[in-house]
Amino acid sequence: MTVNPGPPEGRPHAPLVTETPNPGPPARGGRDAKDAALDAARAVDADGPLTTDQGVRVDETDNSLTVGERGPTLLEDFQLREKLTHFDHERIPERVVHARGAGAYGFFEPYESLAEYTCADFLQEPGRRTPVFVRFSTVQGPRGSADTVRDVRGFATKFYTRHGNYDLVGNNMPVFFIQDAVKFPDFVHAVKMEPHNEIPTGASAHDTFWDFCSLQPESTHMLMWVMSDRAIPRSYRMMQGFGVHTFRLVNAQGQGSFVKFHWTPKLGTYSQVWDEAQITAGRDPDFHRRDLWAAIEAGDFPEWELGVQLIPEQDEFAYPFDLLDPTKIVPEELVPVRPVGRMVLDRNPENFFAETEQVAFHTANIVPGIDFTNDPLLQGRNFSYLDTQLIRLGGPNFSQLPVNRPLAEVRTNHRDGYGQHTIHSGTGYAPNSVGGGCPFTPGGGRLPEGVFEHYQQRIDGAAIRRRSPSFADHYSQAALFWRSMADWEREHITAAFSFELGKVGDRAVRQRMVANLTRVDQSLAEEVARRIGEPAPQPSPADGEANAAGVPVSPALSLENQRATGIRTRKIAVLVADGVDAEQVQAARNRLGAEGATVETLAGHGGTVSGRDGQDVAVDRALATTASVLYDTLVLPDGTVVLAADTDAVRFVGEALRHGKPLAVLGSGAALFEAAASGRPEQVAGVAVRGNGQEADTAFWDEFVALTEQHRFPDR
Ligand code: HDD
Repeated sequence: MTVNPGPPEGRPHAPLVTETPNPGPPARGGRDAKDAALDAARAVDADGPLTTDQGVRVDETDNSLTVGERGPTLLEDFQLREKLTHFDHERIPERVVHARGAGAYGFFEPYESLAEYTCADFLQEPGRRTPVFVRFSTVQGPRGSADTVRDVRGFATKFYTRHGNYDLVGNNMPVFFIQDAVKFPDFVHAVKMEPHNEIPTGASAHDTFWDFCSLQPESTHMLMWVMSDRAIPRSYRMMQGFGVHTFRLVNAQGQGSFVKFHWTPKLGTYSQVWDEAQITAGRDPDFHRRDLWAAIEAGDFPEWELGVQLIPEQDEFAYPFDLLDPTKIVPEELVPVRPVGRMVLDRNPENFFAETEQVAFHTANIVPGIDFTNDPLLQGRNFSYLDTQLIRLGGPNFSQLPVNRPLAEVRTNHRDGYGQHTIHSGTGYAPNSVGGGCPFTPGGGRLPEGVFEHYQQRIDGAAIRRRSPSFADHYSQAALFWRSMADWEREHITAAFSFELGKVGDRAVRQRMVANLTRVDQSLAEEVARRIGEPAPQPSPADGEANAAGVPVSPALSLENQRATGIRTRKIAVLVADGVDAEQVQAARNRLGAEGATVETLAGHGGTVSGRDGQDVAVDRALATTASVLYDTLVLPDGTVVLAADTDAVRFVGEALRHGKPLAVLGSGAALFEAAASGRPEQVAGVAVRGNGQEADTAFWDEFVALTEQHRFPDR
């Protein structure tokens, strides 16, 4: 059991330390004894006697203190009162946005030194690891909402660097809905559940969202992303992340470069399809959270590559868009993404509330070597995040919470406040002489390494409330996105707009939005109008904006070009029944398992089924407890004819087919396929087939692995 150390011996009121002992985040493995203060925070572990908050041991916790066996409860029952009081105060306000999330610890390590561009300590030395905590999230839904809704995903990373905490608070899309932070409350009020009935949960398919967006055309580029499959990722482990804004790197000589940050998942970027995402929301609302957790527990540590787009300061005005405009990307074809390091998530939190819920990100948490730009969205964020933690975490001392504590030493003159965990000694003001002038600042002149120095930017101008004319083009990059999509992606985007606008009751909103879409692509606008039953929109006057995208197409934007090789961590279902060819099942386990996939056998019941030659085949899950949407691919082995009459199995296969998933069909497994597909497996794209009597040889499994690697056959 962890012993509460209490006040240091002989000094009941004044410990020696001036500040928190800064244990930083829990070390990998989470049980590193050197972190004594963290051990204390890690609570009294469970293997010991039950006590009150005061450490008084409790005789039992099942009955209140009453007068006799049937009498009233006594006010003096301090155990009952303390227990209920604590319980009554267990909830804290959820995040205004990004309330639903999941997090994990890991590390970041650079491939090379970036000293030429930045003095950021964690980017200096190849291979030197900096601990991180990452929280992924949805935006619209409350804490209990489903994971697989159509939404932007948050991708927030806290680097516990030796020179202080650096937070890169990004999303899985590289642009945003609005250009100026002053519009953020408007945008959030519009997208959140409607105020009168608190509907819909975790969805943007409602009037107020589209009302706002149709009137705020700067949202159009982001809408293209949100209506694309990027908004329904397969997994947190399989999505890109972006810092969105243009930031600044600053080197030891004080020279700045503009930078855009990119996270690229090693597993490739993959998405669900819309029908699948909706079914998943019911079958497993915790799909993404579970997936991240399970992968880390299994040792399949998710990994991302950090890439930077570096833009010399003299090129600030070299592009037909403004680098300060967060509704614009810098196309990779103009400025390539340079891989600079990797991040691995290798440890799950021990306590969701203490870590994932209490982690507090803040765009203004930057370290020497990184600085802001004047992006007006970023500037407002730099106020909002600290402000929101004050209400959410109940006061100004939240950075003392274990998950938020820097590894770097903290020595401030801040004092007191709710939740103060530090027993300060010393003065708490500067300048002072009685404390020997401590804590001290280095003063003028050349600053020692690790001291934050603001980038020296010349600023000159009148105070005005006016959007820069360089932010005025709202459509050219939306059109670039559309042009860069594969046909199937365009179809999914068209379907998504039609679904969302089809749910809007106000026809003026629908028509206004369709009219905006004509500025992106006339055929898109016309098709959406047709599907939602609105009149065909007039073509927009050609306004020359199409040239302002920077490039005619950007292949990097298409999911077609974001796949990875291999099938590591893909989930593969093998449907089995009495009479199944057990050797094939074993071959599937061996071969696909060797490729790093997770293979599970499913049957009408749990336990075992008996194989064709009498041997038992273990069943991992009963069909009733799972669903096709929870798997990436299916194997229908020989000897499973009976499943063709099992409605659960037929639905399972039919759904997988509809969702474009690869299948392996062997021998009489074709019966189930045909019951679900009304066609022969040979006629369907993405299906590896071996007929009756044909061997499931290496070539067959090679073919199936290659299909699985493709992930989807959307044109099926
Ligand atoms: Fe934000 C949370 C990302 C614009 C105000 N935001 C939040 C989180 C992410 C983002 C990932 C969740 C962090 C976590 O896991 O705890 N936000 C973005 C991105 C934006 C953006 C990529 C645009 C580029 N946000 C934005 C603006 C404002 C906010 C313009 C306000 C002016 N965001 C907040 C917030 C939240 C937040 C209300 C809610 C909880 C929190 O901060 O800690 O302050």
